[in-house]
Amino acid sequence: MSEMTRAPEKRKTIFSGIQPSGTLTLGNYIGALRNFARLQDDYDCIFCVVDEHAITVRQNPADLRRRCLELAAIYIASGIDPEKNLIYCQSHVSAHAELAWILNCFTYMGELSRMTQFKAKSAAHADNINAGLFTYPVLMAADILLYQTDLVPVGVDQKQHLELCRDIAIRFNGVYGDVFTVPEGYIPKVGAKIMSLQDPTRKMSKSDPEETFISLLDGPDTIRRKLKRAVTDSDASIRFDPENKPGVSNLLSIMSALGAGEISALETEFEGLGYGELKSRAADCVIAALEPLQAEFRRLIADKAYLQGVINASAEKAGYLANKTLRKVQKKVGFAAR
Ligand code: AQP
Repeated sequence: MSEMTRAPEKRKTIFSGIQPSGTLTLGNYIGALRNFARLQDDYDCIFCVVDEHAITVRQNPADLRRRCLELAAIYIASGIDPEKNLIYCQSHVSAHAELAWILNCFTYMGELSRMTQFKAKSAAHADNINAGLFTYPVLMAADILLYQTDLVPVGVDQKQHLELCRDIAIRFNGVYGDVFTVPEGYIPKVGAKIMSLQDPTRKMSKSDPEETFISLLDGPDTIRRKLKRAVTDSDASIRFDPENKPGVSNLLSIMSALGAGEISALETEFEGLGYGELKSRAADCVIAALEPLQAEFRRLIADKAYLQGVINASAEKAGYLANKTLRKVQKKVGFAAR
């Protein structure tokens, strides 16, 4: 076939979701969000506000509702073009929950019991170890598989869930033929796991106490204060050694991920300097990286009607795509024709 007659190659699909379970952190930004805008020219991208995942932990309804729209605004403020990509709420496309139910029947208790996030969240919310928390990875698998996703950009903390999603897809395909595309992960090389500022052996999380994370909406003074108080160590040398110097290494990772240079170059630059200088330079980097996003966020959040329009239109398109897969799955497992 000549170049002229060859059919245009179908673009690959990317799906990614973020929970509106708090204000997004620098970890969510570096590990996931900031990579999204770079991918939109080469892939068909679907960005979901995963509100159904968020209620696996108790949420205040008014806060959750507000955060859903805020997250849509943050997606757009980070450079995602809502004209070219889908930005919508998970609960607006019922196929997510419907496919999750079917996939629950193809997932084993043993597999779910091994999930690190389930263990961590059960320990953190011992008074509410609900079945949704347990089957969270199955809903995540449904999110991804509904759209025949090729690539899933996530931080390293979601790698285990993604592996399970692949196992479920392969298992289902093994029984019924090639129903699902088996997705690949897309994990950044630097900054795939940003750690808590107060306990740098744990990942930075938006539902942890305020001083442990930098929120994407924190102003310059707050960012400086939080970084100034970040836990380091008593040995004053600035070098990258996550095992023995997790706090200092975390600050170097943050700076490098935000474009301050390779980690080895930063180590040389900071030779002979103290932690005060490191923290102050880290704050400069974070403030500069977040300023444009924050300005755009403020502009967008003032126009609720626009944001509502974006999520409504996207949900309609997502629903169409998702239902195509869902109908196929329902037919394969033997549900009656309608
Ligand atoms: N600390 C992190 N470093 C790098 N990437 C991270 N991600 C989360 N924390 C870090 C990535 O952000 C995306 C969205 O995450 P999510 O909201 O769906 O769920 P999560 O991983 O459980 O994030 P949080 O902030 O820890 O939320 P809560 O506190 O509600 O559990 C994912 O791609 C994730 O890898």
